[in-house]
Amino acid sequence: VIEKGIATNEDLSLLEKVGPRVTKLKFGNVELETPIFMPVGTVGSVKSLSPEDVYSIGYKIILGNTYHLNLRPGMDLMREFNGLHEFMRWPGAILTDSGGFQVMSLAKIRKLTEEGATFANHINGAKITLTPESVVQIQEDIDSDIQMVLDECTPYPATHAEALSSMERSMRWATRARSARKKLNRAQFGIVQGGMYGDLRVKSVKQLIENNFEGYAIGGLSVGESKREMRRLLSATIPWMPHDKPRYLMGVGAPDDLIDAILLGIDMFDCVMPTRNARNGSVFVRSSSSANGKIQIKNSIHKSSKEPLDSLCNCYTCKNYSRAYLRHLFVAEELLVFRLLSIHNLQFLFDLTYEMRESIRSGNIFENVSEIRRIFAPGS
Ligand code: PRF
Ligand code: ZN
Repeated sequence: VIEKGIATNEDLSLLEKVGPRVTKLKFGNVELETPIFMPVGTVGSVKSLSPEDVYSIGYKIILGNTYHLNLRPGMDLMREFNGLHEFMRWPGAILTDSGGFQVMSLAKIRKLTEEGATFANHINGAKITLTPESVVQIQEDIDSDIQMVLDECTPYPATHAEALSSMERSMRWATRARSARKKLNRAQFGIVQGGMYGDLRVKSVKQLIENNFEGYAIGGLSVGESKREMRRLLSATIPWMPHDKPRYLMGVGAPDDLIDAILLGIDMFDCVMPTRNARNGSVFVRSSSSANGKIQIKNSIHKSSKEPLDSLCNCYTCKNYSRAYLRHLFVAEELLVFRLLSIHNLQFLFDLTYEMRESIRSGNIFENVSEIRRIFAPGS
């Protein structure tokens, strides 16, 4: 349901409407409002947090990973529990990434062929092949609400010819994945590839659309290119994506990137950044708490600070704990600090997307965005 879309391309009859929008997505009895950020729960937990922690922040969808869950705990157990929702006791929706990206980033020995991706897994080295079909089967066993097709995240940098052949194989895989479904009551998203080449991105979207997916993701970005380059490719791609289907930018979660991509019409995001940063003691804060939008909790300037991480944040951590206490926990390597900082970083991105949604809904996004950027992404 598109509640409010701001079209800036009315005249270009070839192009669908672009620009920021608020939409509602429904999965069973879970209702989501986009633009939305999705916390990453790779192995069946958002690291250091209980499902209740994640849900109380306001999140109703998390990510799981086909690659990891298939290796451990494996699909026999997953089927015994009727899927990941019941296994991990998560009341919200689940999106599963397909594993192609993780093969490339985690498996040392690997080979991509037309059939799929073969690799020595990172846990015990045993050889595994993921095919577009097996990845659909695994995601049906996990029973995720949104499945992603197997794709290749084109390495960066790549020549036009390399990006073309990689993209075309991903598109053949996408068609195979579309035909492999047995459970037709779950959403399946296609993934746009094409490297850093706008013409390939447009070709990729057009080929994916033939399969009439329930949503479309943009993959292969945030892989080492500049922010300017990423924005150029988003602008080249999004206008060709269906207006009436969710658009998901994979692996992006830096505050300034979220803001810019939402302005261009992206609805969904995921990234390990908030939880990974938390484990490294790196905390997002509004500009009123730090000029560059970040603090390092281990820094000695916080040693006796009675201030919360972010005085404008209403998260559990900021309502209860001082920087001095959090710094102490971090320095003492107390496990609690990972939970407390993860709660805060996830709340921060939740609040950022909330502000964006409210401004889009009220029609004031273009008036408000520089202030939102100043508060949530200073120094960008
Ligand atoms: N493909 C898949 N997952 C991903 C990516 C991709 O290209 C990226 C790229 N930023 C993150 N996660 N399947
Ligand atoms: Zn907080």
